[in-house]
Amino acid sequence: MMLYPKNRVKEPPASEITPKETYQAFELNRRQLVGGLAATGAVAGLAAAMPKQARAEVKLQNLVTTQYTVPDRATTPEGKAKSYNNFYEFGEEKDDPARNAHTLVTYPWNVKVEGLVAKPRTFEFGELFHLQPMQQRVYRFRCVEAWSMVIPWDGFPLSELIKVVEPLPTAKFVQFLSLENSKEEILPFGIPWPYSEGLRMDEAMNPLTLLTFGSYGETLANQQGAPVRVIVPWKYGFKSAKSIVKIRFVKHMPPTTWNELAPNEYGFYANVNPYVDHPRWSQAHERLLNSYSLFPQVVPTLMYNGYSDQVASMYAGMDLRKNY
Ligand SMILES: Nc1nc2c(c(=O)[nH]1)N[C@H]1C(S)=C(S)[C@@H](COP(=O)(O)O)O[C@H]1N2
Ligand SMILES: [Mo]
Repeated sequence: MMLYPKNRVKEPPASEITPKETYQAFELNRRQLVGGLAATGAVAGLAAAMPKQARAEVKLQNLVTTQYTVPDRATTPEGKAKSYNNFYEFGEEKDDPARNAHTLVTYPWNVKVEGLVAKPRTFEFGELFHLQPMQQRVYRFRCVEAWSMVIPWDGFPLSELIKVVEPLPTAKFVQFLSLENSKEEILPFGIPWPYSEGLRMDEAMNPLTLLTFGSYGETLANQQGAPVRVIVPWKYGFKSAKSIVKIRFVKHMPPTTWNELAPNEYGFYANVNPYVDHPRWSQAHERLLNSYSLFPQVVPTLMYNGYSDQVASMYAGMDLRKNY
């Protein structure tokens, strides 16, 4: 994201990144991790003490392949997708998250689902993970900074979780809150913790909206927003909140990080739209980060990032210049 740096700080030191939420690991690793921790009693020093294997990505079992593919574009190399990231909690440069996010502790991890639902519930990560079979979907992913990737994401539709908690008729929007910091620290560009994003209820229920646990057949790398994030492929990347700890059902459009920081630059809807420029740059084209090339191919950006058939009807009659 490109904003004028204000209250700029360097990436938070490891000790500032909440140690109370710790790494997720699957059955085998979990036992090793918990056993290891109990033995040392080292909860405060968790990130440092964590056995290496507990941080490693784990292969996803019984992954269901789907018809969601991007036949006209090459898939971004896995190494590129996991080393060129936006995750301001871990620094402001593209290579900072891959370098720094090892301090993110993702087990145990809980996701609290609250607000206007009949069945509010805190999901222990494993419960959420096993709610539905994991699907693999290859999606275009377009950042507002005019680069894009093609990534196989692994997860299941967010709608499956929403059905379980039974939203009340008064619930009109869904807010996602990312991991929190224990201290009042400001992130690069003056971003406050926690990162907040939101969707309208119909957008959250759209079959394309993926509750995402992995990519390339493995659990998410920390820098990708482990252990769970959303992917909303027809919107600019900043809508896809990472490392989610809270999902809140609300009546009114919730405050969202970038919209609060610069409302004239980052709208709530943030639908990919080549006809509505960012105030400081064009959105008509994008750089395809689907190789390690220093000179990526530039191609025209597609309306709704190529997902018009599945999403355009949700915005029928809306002025997309106003609701950018
Ligand atoms: N919590 C959190 N979520 C976030 C961000 C962030 O800084 N913090 N950056 C957003 C932006 S701007 C983009 S482009 C995508 C990047 O996802 P990726 O690094 O997995 O490609 O994550 C989005 N989700
Ligand atoms: Mo982004």
